[in-house]
Amino acid sequence: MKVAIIGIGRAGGNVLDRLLEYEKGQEADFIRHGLAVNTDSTELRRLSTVPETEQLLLGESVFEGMGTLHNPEAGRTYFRDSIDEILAETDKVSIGQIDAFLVIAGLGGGTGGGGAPVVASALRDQSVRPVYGLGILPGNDEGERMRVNAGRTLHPFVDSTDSAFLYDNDTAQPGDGEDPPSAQTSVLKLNNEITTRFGTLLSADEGDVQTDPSRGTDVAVSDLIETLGGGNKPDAAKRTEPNDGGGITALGYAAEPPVVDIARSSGVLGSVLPWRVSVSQATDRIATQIRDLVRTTVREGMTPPCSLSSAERGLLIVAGPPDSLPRQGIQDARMWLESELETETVRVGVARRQNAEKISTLLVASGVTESERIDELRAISSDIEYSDDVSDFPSLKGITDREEG
Ligand SMILES: Nc1nc2c(ncn2[C@@H]2O[C@H](COP(=O)(O)OP(=O)(O)OP(=O)(O)O)[C@@H](O)[C@H]2O)c(=O)[nH]1
Ligand SMILES: [Mg+2]
Repeated sequence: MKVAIIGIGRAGGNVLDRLLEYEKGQEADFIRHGLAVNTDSTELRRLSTVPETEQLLLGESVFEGMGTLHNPEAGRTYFRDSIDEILAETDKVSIGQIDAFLVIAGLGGGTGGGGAPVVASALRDQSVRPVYGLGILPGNDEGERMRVNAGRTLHPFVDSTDSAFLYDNDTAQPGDGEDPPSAQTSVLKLNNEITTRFGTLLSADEGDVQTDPSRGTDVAVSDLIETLGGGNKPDAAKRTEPNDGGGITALGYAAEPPVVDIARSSGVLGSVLPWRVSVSQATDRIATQIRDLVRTTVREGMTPPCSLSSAERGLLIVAGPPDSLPRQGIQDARMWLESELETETVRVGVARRQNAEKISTLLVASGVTESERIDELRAISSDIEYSDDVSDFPSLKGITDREEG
């Protein structure tokens, strides 16, 4: 799926930065445009892959290049006032070249949480392409202010998109490394996890077996768009009704190296050597592995944690070395998923990747309505009041007064 990505605030810029790096490393091609927007000049300067020409620093006179200090109301007010400047950048994107927009932001931040809904909703109002969101939820070890912010900005964000992924920073994968990890390591690790998931997802439709047997797929862009929603939008100019909000999309992921090497089993000596298994035994073992991997994806890997039976539609993508993707395991996994999701709309696609060391399973569950994690964030934000005050930024007060007057 070809996307234009707008990364807002620190988290949004960092994730865009890493996705660009992933794209290069995997020789994939899914980011047609990448723009980092921020009110903090240091956060922009720290990006290593987003070129300077694709960095937009906003509101220097208001924020002095130091961000909103976690004040989403300040972010929202400023972004609304400067939306034309942002749209002037996104207007450079040639619509014919992309399938969708993706707006990425940390919802606990002032720039991201306040600004991302403004940008997504403006793009959605003026474009025929779907606008998807990736909102990052703060972990429980982060400050209370972050969680309150996220609880408040989550719904405006979801409603401003055709569908919003919510990546929970608390989706800790049991892993290796330092114990306990430093804050820096944690962010790197989180961003790796986010990048692997979204890189796999956004590049799933790439590869044509006819032209390159090592890289073929049967995932179509339409599978992604029909799962997420927002396709077939009427021309913005002809639209009579305002866009109604999309919904929450949960994402699950698990990956493992294949338990046996089917290619080696099929060699001349394959089943003759006593320690080798036959091709059909190897295929059975991999099929079982895929079934188990899909269960692991659902049981341990969904972000945000949610009740899958509340999802509307599902898409399972199984990616990996071409000879480790037996149909049998994938069809079984689909049937199992249909019962878990309590829906018959589960699409399945296979992406063959010769250079992959692992089999990975990615589950997209859209239209999720039940998530305790989201209820929890919403509850905190209604229990704890932070004033919607922009008085720390005197010049913003001017904008607010102007809007009210
Ligand atoms: N996964 C991940 N989360 C991040 C990253 N950077 C920040 N976050 C989280 O995103 C949330 C928002 O923080 P920032 O992105 O720093 O905020 P901002 O959008 O720059 O807004 P300001 O408050 O104006 O600085 C917090 O919950 C952070 O933990 C990142 O690189 N990766
Ligand atoms: Mg910031």
